[in-house]
Amino acid sequence: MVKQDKNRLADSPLAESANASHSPDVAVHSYERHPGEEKFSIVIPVLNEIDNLPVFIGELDALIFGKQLREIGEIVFVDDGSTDGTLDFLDRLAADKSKEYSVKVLKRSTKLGSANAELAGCKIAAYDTILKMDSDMQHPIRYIENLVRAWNPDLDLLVASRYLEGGGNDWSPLRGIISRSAQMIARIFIRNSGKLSDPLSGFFVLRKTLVLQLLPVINTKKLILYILATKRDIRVGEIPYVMKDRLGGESKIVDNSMKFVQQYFIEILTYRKLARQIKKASGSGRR
Ligand SMILES: Nc1nc2c(ncn2[C@@H]2O[C@H](COP(=O)(O)OP(=O)(O)OP(=O)(O)O)[C@@H](O)[C@H]2O)c(=O)[nH]1
Ligand SMILES: [Mg+2]
Repeated sequence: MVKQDKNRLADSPLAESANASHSPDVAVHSYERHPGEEKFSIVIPVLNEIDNLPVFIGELDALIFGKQLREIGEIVFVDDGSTDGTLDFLDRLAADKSKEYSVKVLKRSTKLGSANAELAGCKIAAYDTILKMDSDMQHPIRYIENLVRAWNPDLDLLVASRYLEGGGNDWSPLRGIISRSAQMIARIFIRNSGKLSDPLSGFFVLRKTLVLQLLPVINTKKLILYILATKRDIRVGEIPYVMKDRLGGESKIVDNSMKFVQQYFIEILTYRKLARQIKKASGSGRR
């Protein structure tokens, strides 16, 4: 199921599949794709994820082999100083030439935040179409196929949403309330976030051109909000997915303090300020 801007959907090749009722596990074959025609770079921020990465790669390889998903051309990992063996694992992966895809590892020495890492990864990606996801198995591997199949040339951003029919998450009620509140705040302050049922998703496909001009920001987490704030006429679509709890390792976002609330407000205001600067610099204000 693909939810897309209604006006566009009517004439889009996605219209038929969008109206059909699919379970989220069923691949969406929405238009004729010639194998190898359009490749994707998967961009993944990583920080101490050795408990998850071997499972991630094992499942990804099984998906690519099982579904003949030849569109995955590259994986770009951006690491900010992992100390748990993540870097050794990624070095071995990059040296393994038997894979269907190539692997880039960007090694940085300082923790600059996941959005900063994602932006850096997008900028060095080999392909113009980028699939961004996390490395802790919260974004189940099987949905990569759904995103790849549902992507089409009429979109700038295709988001895997927890809040479409067929989507969901494994969260505690408290975390659910925090997430819903964060969404409401995003809708108030961030342009375009109302176009999506899940404007805080970390699992999406985007066009590289959306992020090329964005300046890096330190200690922010939601690249999607940065994009939604800065790109005026963005064409968006959504598919449902069920988010899982992280498989292993530790969360870098949730701790026992409420500091992340304050950081979230700062993040939103930073994106708004940057969006205004971009608008001013572009003269006409149309982006
Ligand atoms: N390179 C880099 N990656 C990071 C940084 N912070 C988090 N990450 C990665 O970004 C992804 C998301 O971080 P998480 O800690 O899982 O944040 P979250 O998914 O919002 O929170 P949980 O639901 O608690 O897991 C994971 O793949 C992390 O390894 C960072 O500062 N630098
Ligand atoms: Mg996580």
